Amino acid sequence: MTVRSKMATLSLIPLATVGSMALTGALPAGASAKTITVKAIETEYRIALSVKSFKPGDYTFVTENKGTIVHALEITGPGLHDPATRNISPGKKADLKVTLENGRYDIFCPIPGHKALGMNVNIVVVGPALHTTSSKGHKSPATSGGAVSY
Ligand SMILES: [Cu+2]
Repeated sequence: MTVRSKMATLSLIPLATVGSMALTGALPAGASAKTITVKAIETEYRIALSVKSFKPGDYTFVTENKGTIVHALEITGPGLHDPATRNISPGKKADLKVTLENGRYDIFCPIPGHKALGMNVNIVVVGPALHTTSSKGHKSPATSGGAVSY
């Protein structure tokens, strides 16, 4: 869509409608949280992620063991306490839900020896948060036009 057509569309909407639309668009914190699914395919000795770039937000790593021996998935990095899946038998899957913040994360197989053999992926999470549920340290400024006072 071109800028011109967008503006033309907007000009047709009465001001009152625009106002109420703006209010509707301002969801309470957490209501708009959206979880992103990342496929993590494990083989000997490799982890392939379906997502290449990460922004702060909630993720589910759907881990599938396509190898021939037991694997698992663990993630370390900012805000995490080393969450890991259970051991995953060949042909099975397990989910790992995490909230990623800006920073470096290490995604690896915690089965002894596997990380060193290559089941290790480092990712960098960077960008504005995908949602506003986590308010560690810095809170985003109050939404414009809000009548809330503290
Ligand atoms: Cu492994």
